[in-house]
Amino acid sequence: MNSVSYQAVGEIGVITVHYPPVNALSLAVRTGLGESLARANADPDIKAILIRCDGKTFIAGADIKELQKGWHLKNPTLGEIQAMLETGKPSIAAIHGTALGGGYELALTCHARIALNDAAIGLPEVKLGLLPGAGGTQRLTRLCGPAAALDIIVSGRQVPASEALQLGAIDAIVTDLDEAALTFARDFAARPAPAPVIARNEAIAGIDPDIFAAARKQAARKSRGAEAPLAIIACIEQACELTPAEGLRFERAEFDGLFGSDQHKALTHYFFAEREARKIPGLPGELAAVRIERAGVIGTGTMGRGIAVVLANAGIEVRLVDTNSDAAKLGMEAIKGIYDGSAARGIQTRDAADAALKRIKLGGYEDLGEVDLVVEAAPEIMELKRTIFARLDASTPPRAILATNTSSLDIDSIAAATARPERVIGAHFFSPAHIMKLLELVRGTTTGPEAIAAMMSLAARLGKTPVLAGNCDGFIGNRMLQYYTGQSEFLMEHGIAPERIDAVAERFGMPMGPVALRDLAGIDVSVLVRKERMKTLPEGERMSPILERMVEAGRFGRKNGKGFYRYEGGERSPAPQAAAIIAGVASDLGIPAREFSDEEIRDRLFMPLVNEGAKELEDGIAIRAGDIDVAWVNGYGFPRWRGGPMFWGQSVGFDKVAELAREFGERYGPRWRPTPLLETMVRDGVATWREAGY
Ligand code: T1G
Repeated sequence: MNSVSYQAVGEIGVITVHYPPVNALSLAVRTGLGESLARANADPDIKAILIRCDGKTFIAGADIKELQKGWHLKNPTLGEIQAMLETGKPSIAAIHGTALGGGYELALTCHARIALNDAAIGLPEVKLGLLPGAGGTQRLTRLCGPAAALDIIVSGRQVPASEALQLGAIDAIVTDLDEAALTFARDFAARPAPAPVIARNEAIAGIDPDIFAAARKQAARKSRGAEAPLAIIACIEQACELTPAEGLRFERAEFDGLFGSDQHKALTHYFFAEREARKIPGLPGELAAVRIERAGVIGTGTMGRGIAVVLANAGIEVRLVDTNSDAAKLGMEAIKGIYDGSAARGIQTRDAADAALKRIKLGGYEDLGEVDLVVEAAPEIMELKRTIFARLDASTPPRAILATNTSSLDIDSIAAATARPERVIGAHFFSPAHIMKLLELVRGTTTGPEAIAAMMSLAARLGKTPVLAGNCDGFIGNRMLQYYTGQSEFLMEHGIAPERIDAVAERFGMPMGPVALRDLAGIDVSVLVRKERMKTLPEGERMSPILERMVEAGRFGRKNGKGFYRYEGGERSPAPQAAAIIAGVASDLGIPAREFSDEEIRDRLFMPLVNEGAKELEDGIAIRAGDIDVAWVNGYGFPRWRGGPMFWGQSVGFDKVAELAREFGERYGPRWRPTPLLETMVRDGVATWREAGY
């Protein structure tokens, strides 16, 4: 079947795009569009043109795979198609699903845009490190004004049809798209076509220039280090100053400056990595995942509350269980507070918040007789979890999936407490569970395909980004985290101040440096986890005793106002007492102070992540390098525009990672040594993880 078909319906030329899965603007689609537009514009009986799509969505933008090959430059380009539309007969875009990127930019060169109520438009190029390169910054600004253009294009968000109509980004919302589109086109044919969007000026008159400064400030805060947001702001600002032709030229130059950049490459990698992470090799694709309608949550602490909210928001009936009735009541109060906050901030309507809250009820194990899933979120104590799972085994239907939210305990040991180990799986939510996107699913050696498929499918319903991990201490994310935070302690032993280390990490793009992160998580909590880990530390390896000294001095972190920093009124400031403790450790260990450049600090913090990630690939804990990137972007705030730690490691060079790992192996012990996979890749001159089979 052709990618584009053409049919004259009376005096309307109907052009239909059929290019699954998302009608991307591939060369084939552009060629078909060009041919169909030429036919419609040349036919004297055709008075108006309608562009529609088959399948699940309107055009979702340039074909990202073809973009990587530079095929957007092959004729006919999108610009040529747009010129045929803008100067041709009256044309209408009939939008269902999503009109995104080049798809919405094409719609902007039609004379009108109509959509179904559940459709959305958007210009998400910023998520690829790009900007709308086919007039989107110029036309949307001239259609809806710079404030709306800044909000939509800098965020890259999808705009639901109702809001798009309000903004003027579409002209009508209809129920029967094809019928309405034909009627609209016939009306159009009977009257003079409106001025092309690019020629409209009313929305760019009398602009307050401060909105651009404010946008720059927000971009610097929200996407520190990302290049595309600033280029987008410049294009929108120029759309209010320049003529249409000059504005389009300015935008093209800015687009060309971003295209092929490191950030564009990294974000394109991330786009596909996030989608690949949902595909589990060996999982029978046709496996109809168990549909989760009723769930139990065990534990009403911070994690249990967040998980209950996430499930209820997805329309799932939740039974919240805590054997401590006071804790249960507190938990329900806190959940109510979450919904009040969500409604107050407009994240949910009051009705939606109330409806979701109604789905969460307190109960006991006796109320779990009909559940499809239970998520256990009890304290991180193995014996307690095993007792709970044995009880769940007796209280829930045999088909129910039993998930544990543990952040590092052994899934197999928990599963062995039940008679259904094949239905036991790790479901590691990140705190706060109703906000953080990552859901780290952990399969034990006995976890079956049904449990994995059900939880992968549930993740999508919950709006989570799933990554499947194997069963080990710390799974994918936390197993690597200890090297990042561990290095920060070794740097402090050399006299590098906490605020310097954090500043380097934050300039690199992390939302918070490793030392401040320690304070946030609680130094005392880290000391507890390390106590377990120290039992299995290889011979000759050491961990810095700084954390233990801090806890001995009563410095637990943000929770008691003093850790590596002082915390007063929500502000953090350097703490001389912490500096004294660190100096004491260095002197006791006879570690000399030494200088490090920012680059050396950056490499010491982030290169060990790459080495440990390679070990996880070797051990089968992570399936692909991209999965590790997805975990770190969504669970730890690793800058998405660097692609993730593994993509970053690949871009700095595996030889450099291995060289530093050799030095660390000598200095800190065997766990820091370069893993055989990395050494082999360096020896064989392998340049990418994909070449290495990951
Ligand atoms: N090009 C190529 N493949 C794409 C694609 C695209 N634009 N969008 C999606 N896919 C693939 C995706 O990899 C997956 O493949 C399958 O389609 C289903 O995707 C000129 C330069 C449209 C909201 O950034 O946001 O236009 O894994 O799982 O959840 O200025 O896809 O099945 O093999 O995401 O229903 C701008 C990106 C491009 C839109 C659908 N457009 N896509 O979500 O399905 S740049 C975008 C999405 C551009 C112009 C510039 C979503 C979706 P596979 P999916 P979904």
